[in-house]
Amino acid sequence: MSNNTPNNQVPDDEFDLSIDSSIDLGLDEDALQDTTATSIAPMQFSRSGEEPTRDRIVILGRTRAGKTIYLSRLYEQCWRGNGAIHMETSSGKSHLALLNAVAEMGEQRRWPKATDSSTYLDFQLTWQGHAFTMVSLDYPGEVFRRAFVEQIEDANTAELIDHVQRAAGVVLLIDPKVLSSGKIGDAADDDYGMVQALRFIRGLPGGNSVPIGLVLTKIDINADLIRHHGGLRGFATKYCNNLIRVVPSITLFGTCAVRSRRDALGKDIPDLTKPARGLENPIVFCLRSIVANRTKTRNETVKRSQQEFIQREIKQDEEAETKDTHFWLWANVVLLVGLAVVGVLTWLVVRQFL
Ligand SMILES: Nc1nc2c(ncn2[C@@H]2O[C@H](COP(=O)(O)OP(=O)(O)OP(=O)(O)O)[C@@H](O)[C@H]2O)c(=O)[nH]1
Ligand SMILES: [Mg+2]
Repeated sequence: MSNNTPNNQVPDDEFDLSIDSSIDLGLDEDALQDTTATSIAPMQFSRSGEEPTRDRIVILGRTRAGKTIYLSRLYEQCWRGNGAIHMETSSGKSHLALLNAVAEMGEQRRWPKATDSSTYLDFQLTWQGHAFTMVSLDYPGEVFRRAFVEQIEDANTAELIDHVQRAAGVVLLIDPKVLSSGKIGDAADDDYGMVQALRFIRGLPGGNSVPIGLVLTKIDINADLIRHHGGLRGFATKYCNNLIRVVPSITLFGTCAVRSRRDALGKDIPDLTKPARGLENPIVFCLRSIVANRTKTRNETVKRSQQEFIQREIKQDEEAETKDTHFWLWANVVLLVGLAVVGVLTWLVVRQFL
């Protein structure tokens, strides 16, 4: 691969991490047992004791991880395209905002501004004949740091925590460049902060079955870096080992939501003439697991109700049998008493004639 490529970008024909874009890291849990044996208590956020409804796929990422662009491009692709997933938001305002964000990148070659306040987005999602509602939160990445690194509880972090508690699936967005930059403060969000978030999720009731996808974003401009460390798996094993310790079954993806190129002034601008890569994969992964979890829960419920039905039948049979036994016992007693009375009366009558 050429080292002269401007902006560390990879020419089209070389940019094919797609074959590598969904790797289950599925490391051997036994091998990691020693390192995970010391259990560190998850962060304690105030929350109601009840198990919340798990109704959403949660996308988590530090500031500039690529959350807004990922969500808007994913939506645009799934709304317009004929891919595996179809998405439709219930709010016309959100629909326009998401499509406008993409149009602005395409027509005006402008990246969206950093998110300054949290916005909820509701989606109707269909995949392989299954319908889902998905709630997403596009939040300023700063809130992630305040919640999971600085552990500050305020209205914004409480909203994010509540959102995370409702996760049926989690997608972690990480910019590989930030993680490998060696800048302790920045990397702490993706390393320490993500570890706290994962522990928190795993520590919730039912949290162990929540699928977690780890997405390395912007693989168009980070392809060289990722290759240098041996591909997605090599990179993750080197820089995400703390996350893998907490969730050995974490599944790894690489995505490119919007390619970028240098303009005549050498400025980085979005380039929508080239396709996005791997956007749906992390969502399909979550959906597949959610469907499997639902099927498992449904089968368990059916099995439980069948067992309860059998138990009820056995109990009813036993009760009927006990009733029968009681009936015949009393019938025998009455019969014996009757015979005894007849015997006594007969004896009294016979005695009068003797
Ligand atoms: N080359 C490339 N750049 C990207 C991609 N996605 C995001 N970027 C760059 O990353 C920057 C941040 O992306 P956003 O989606 O705004 O990040 P965010 O996580 O929403 O950030 P906050 O709103 O600050 O929390 C963009 O301005 C782009 O420069 C991508 O797929 N490829
Ligand atoms: Mg944003």
